[in-house]
Amino acid sequence: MMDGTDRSEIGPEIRPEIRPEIRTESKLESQPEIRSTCPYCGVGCGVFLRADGQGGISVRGDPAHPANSGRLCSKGSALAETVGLGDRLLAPRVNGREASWDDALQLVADRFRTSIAEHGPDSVAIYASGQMLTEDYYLANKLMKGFIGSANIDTNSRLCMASTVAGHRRAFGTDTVPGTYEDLGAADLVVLVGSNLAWCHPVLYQQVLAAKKARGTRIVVIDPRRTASCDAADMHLALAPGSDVALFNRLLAELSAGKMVDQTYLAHTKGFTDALDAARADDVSVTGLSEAEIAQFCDLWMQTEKVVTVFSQGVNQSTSGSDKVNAILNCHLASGRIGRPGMGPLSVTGQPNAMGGREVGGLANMLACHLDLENPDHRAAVRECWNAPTIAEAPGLKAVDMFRAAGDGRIKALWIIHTNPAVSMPEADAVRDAIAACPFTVVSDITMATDTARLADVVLPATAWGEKNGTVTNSDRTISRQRAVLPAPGATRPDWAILAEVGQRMGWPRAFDYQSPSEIFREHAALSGIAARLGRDFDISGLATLDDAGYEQMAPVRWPVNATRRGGRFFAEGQFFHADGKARFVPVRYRSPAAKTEPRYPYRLNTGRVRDQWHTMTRTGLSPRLSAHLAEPFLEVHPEDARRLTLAPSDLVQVQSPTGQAILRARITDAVQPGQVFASMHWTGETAPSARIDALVAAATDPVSGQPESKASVVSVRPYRAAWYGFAVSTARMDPSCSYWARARTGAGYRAEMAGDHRPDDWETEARRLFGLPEAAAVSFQDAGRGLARIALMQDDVLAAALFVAREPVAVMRDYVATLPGTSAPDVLSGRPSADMPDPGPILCSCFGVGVNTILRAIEAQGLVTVDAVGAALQAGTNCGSCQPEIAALLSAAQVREAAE
Ligand SMILES: Nc1nc2c(c(=O)[nH]1)N[C@H]1C(S)=C(S)[C@@H](COP(=O)(O)OP(=O)(O)OC[C@H]3O[C@@H](n4cnc5c(=O)[nH]c(N)nc54)[C@H](O)[C@@H]3O)O[C@H]1N2
Ligand SMILES: Nc1nc2c(c(=O)[nH]1)N[C@H]1C(S)=C(S)[C@@H](COP(=O)(O)OP(=O)(O)OC[C@H]3O[C@@H](n4cnc5c(=O)[nH]c(N)nc54)[C@H](O)[C@@H]3O)O[C@H]1N2
Ligand code: SF4
Ligand SMILES: [Mo]
Repeated sequence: MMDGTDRSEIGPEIRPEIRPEIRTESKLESQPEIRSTCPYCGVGCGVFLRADGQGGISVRGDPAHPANSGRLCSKGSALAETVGLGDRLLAPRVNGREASWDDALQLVADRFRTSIAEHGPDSVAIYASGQMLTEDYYLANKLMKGFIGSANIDTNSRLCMASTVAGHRRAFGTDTVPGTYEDLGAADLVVLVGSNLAWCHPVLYQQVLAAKKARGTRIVVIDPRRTASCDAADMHLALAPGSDVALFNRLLAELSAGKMVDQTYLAHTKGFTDALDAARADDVSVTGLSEAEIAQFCDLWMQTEKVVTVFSQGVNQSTSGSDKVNAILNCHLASGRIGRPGMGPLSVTGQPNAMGGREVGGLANMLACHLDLENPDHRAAVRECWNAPTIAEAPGLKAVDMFRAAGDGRIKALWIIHTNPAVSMPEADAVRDAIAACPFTVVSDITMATDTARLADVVLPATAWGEKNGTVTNSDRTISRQRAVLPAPGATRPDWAILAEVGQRMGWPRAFDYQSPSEIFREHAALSGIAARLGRDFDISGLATLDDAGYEQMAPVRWPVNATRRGGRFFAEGQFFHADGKARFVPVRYRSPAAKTEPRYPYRLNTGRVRDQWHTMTRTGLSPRLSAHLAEPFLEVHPEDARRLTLAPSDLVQVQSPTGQAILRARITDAVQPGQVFASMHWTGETAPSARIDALVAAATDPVSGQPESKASVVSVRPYRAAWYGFAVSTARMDPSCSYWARARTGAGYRAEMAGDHRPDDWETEARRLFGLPEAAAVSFQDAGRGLARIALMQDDVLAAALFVAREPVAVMRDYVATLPGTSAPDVLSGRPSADMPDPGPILCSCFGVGVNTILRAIEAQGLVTVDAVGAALQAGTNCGSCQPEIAALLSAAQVREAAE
């Protein structure tokens, strides 16, 4: 196992007789291959998993899965590197000590019951996650809304999909994605709005690229930032942050002016005139785009019937997120381009079961199966189906308000499941304080090594992906099974089983008496049939009679699934879910982001994701190859701003907002516009404590959806000049304690960037302390005058750890040095390979470990001009393809250089 621990440590029955690296093929072949689904993004790729019999697995794409046809991105391909038990939580913990399940569960049930008895049902809350399986999610919702009798259950989908949910419901009368993934392949124009599809939904991006190749599909990216998704784009509209409504309002006005409004389709809708009036009254100049760009975009959209508008967090995570969604939907409704092959709005979901969570009604303002919390008939139907003592009647607290209530004493018992809000919520420092202040906090997680779990009174060890069973629904309504391929380690239990136990112990033994996820799934499917009879669209009643064997074998299926219908698209012929069956145009007007730049905070902070990390890194951070792509938190700064700030490449910057501060590595790039900076959301107290970017993000929310504006805070930026800078590598985990550090996994152990304000007297002593190696033999070089130190600590003639220190950011070949721990490393202090060994540079292709320098050298030496040619020469980009946009960028940079020479 990559983390040095394997499942053999948890039970003698699977103790390996041979080490993993010398396992034989026949051993591999003897285990059955099991179909499952990737646990990361909402594409929902099918995988084949095979246990290696020693605690590890192998992973490949499932060629028969409709979402990916066998493809996987870098994250899916590296799943085998993330199932180790090194960081796993294997037993319940109460007040920092290991406890029995009996004690832990009884405590949770008692504290929740007491709080409800003394302060009412609204004094407790659950904060759940779009990564829970449908069965887990269903039970959490049932427990809270039907039995506790409060709607205080909200989820990280509030940070993610809430604006889309609100926009869909306003327009369609239901939260439904009209189209399917096939539309991407059938479209002639794909517009990516606030979506970095190349990095965040890489397998869908590959489908768009394939369409481009096959039929010349045009791609437009609408994003203030130039992203990897712009690489193949025919047009990139770098609009001003938050100005999407104005742009799509202009498009609506142009559709009308150009007589492109589908009058027949308008019969299925209401409110067009008002929406058009609002659109015409808006001022497109707020986008900062030129009239020529805008006209070109509108012409292209109008002239291309088969247009799919893909949208994601650049749309949702905004104080006008719901309006942005409706501005887009208005254009598709007006042109009748919806629900037909190759056309329609396509909201891509982030998490693997964001969609399933919406189906079970996991948000504080929803009921199960697309039923409405506000509707008494709907409430009665759900209550009856659940045979519940009560049913929540009013919406509960949405995420931001929920943590405020936890902080100010209104919430007295809080259960956080499968999410890490101390990192991922806006105003994260306040959220951290609120979790700490809440009288009783329970966290269900797979590891203790999270900022949130460390704050909890009770931590419950959940069974992880690869060890558990259930279903997830992806962005195009396809329900797929996740299946266990590994045994549940230690005392871990699946999330559904933990919820069911607590429900039983709280006093509802019958209602929460489940033996398996299939039982829960059947109940959910049956409830959807009731919802369908009440006129709702989410209907999987056709699956309500699946027996256990049928559930076990269930193939991916797109809903609806009932007696008369299976899958397909919605709304080609109208048939919306408002009472009159008509869609609604929503009149929307541009509103600027809530936070305004001002002299103290002159920069706009945009945040998002990187290619190879998943959120707070508790799983992808375990993979050396995923950690090689970007090993450190960074701030993208435009060169003009860098000049003004006197920033040099690889300087550190201090970023400050009204709510928090961070230290990050500057990446000077014209991918961002002047006055705007971009940071990723991934680093945490565990990996880089000074880089918790959500500490800086204001908790301003969309008035309709309650979704926070994660992409438009205001900050100041200044150079952070440390007294010393360090780079460290080691076989074992090190825990630095300086003002800036960032730690990442490597194949050989760990690497860390460091910087500090105080120079220790002796670096060798400091290195021994840092690495916990008081006895190791040291080879060192120190020059106090120049502030230089290089120390190698050897054990049994191999390098255990090395530290490089300088007054400036350390210049060593990091990707090379990171490979040295565990080897004899004779020339480690030089920090570079001997002359006959070329430096591969930072890893770009994580599947085959191909570095930037290797690619650049091959481009130059072999005159390569295409991504395919680079693949043929080096394999780079030929497995998952996630790095192809970056290879293309290297190729075009090389061509520009050549042209200039
Ligand atoms: N590698 C990786 N993939 C992931 C995830 C991950 O953690 N890592 N997480 C998954 C999850 S949960 C989600 S929700 C998705 C998110 O997927 P995306 O939404 O594609 O990802 P983000 O990087 O959050 O943001 C997308 C883009 O929005 C842009 N943006 C910012 N402000 C605006 C604006 O005002 N208008 C417009 N038009 N664009 C703007 C940003 O510059 C950014 O490039 O990714 C999923 N996939
Ligand atoms: N600044 C900024 N902030 C953002 C965003 C942004 O773009 N910018 N994006 C937002 C979005 S879209 C999202 S979706 C959120 C994501 O943010 P989070 O949901 O907080 O991030 P994750 O790291 O996915 O957290 C999942 C947690 O579940 C644990 N876990 C893993 N498997 C299991 C399991 O099987 N059972 C249980 N019980 N636990 C498990 C993991 O160890 C981890 O602690 O972040 C939001 N925050
Ligand atoms: S695109 Fe990548 S992360 Fe998303 S489901 Fe597929 S393999 Fe997993
Ligand atoms: Mo998300």
